[in-house]
Amino acid sequence: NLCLLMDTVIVTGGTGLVGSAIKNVYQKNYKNYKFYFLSSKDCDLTNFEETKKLFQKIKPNYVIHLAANVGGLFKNLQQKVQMYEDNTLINLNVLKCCHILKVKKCVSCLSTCIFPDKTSYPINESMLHNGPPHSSNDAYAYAKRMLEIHSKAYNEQYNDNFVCIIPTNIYGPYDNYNLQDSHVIPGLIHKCYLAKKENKSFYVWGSGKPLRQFIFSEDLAELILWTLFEIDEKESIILSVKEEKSIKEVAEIIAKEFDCKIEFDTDKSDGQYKKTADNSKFVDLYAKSKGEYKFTDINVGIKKTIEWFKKNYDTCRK
Ligand code: NAP
Ligand code: GFB
Repeated sequence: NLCLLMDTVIVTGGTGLVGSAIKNVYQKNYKNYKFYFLSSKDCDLTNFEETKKLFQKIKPNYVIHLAANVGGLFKNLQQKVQMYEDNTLINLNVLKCCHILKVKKCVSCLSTCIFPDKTSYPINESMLHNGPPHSSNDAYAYAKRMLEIHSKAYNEQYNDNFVCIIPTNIYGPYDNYNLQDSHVIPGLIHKCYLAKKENKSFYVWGSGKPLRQFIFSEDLAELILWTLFEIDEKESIILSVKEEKSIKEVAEIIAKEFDCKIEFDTDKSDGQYKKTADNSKFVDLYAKSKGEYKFTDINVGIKKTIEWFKKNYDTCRK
């Protein structure tokens, strides 16, 4: 039947922040593909035999590789061994199976936090290996950098079609809101929600001075699908908004939504001061392909995320 004729797409990490966003947007333009959104319950991707069995069962034509052991600054500081081992195993097994199944294309995910710490700004794709990453997440960063090296090795030696995208800090519904392990925006939303409920101060960790570029998960989802299906670029592409916000500015947007007072806990680490990424390669490629991409305004994105969090407080990851 028709199902047998449809191209299949495996989305590893399909139940996470980015995977869920892809699930919410893909039918707009790609409803005649059969998507499989995998979670660790479908298969533990750190296990090669399990991964190979699942790939041979689904026989994907395309793979969007998102699965990873992911966390914010504090999780990266505390769990370097797991961040290195889990991500190295997951990435190796997924790419190896993409090769064995000869998929038409695999798009894998790096991160702007894996760039060299001592660098000029803005950072572009060619600078990825020009020096060690920030010590706070060096284990995770090196595991991710090897994903690009590994992808290119398969392309050079076997003419595979494995490309990497480099997203900046992502936020949105279906994120991990755990107070210790989460990224900053979900962490601040959860903390502000509790502060409001318990009528306590809303503590932002660090000075609030560091700068970040934040991309709304559904925007990134659209750009990942565009990278997979609409362009033939072989080199890595940074997918990021242009403007930077300070942690303080973002905390103020959240505090305003909850009508909360902000305090700063300056004993906590600031992590990297900034990691300004240059998105001009993406802007140029997108202009040639579709025109100008309109990113979701951060005030709108945070409002949508807070509404989702409040509605799903009992069941979300926290
Ligand atoms: P996330 O919300 O933590 O989701 C992680 C996904 O990976 C989940 O679906 C999880 O499945 C799956 N996973 C984890 N370990 C697995 C294993 N051993 N076997 C199978 N599946 C496993 O992550 P995310 O924020 O969506 O991140 C997606 C990608 O974007 C990652 O590659 C990450 O490095 C990259 N990225 C994220 C950010 C950010 O700010 N979030 C920034 C830059 C890059 P379960 O739900 O079953 O655990
Ligand atoms: O998202 P985040 O944890 O990771 O942001 P990074 C950390 C920044 O937000 C630091 C401040 O300046 C923190 O001091 N911050 C303030 C908070 N309050 C909080 C809070 O409640 N929770 C958190 N988490 N931060 C990550 C990398 O760096 O970037 C990961 O470690 C990942 O590998 C991610 O790739 C994209 O942006 O500093």
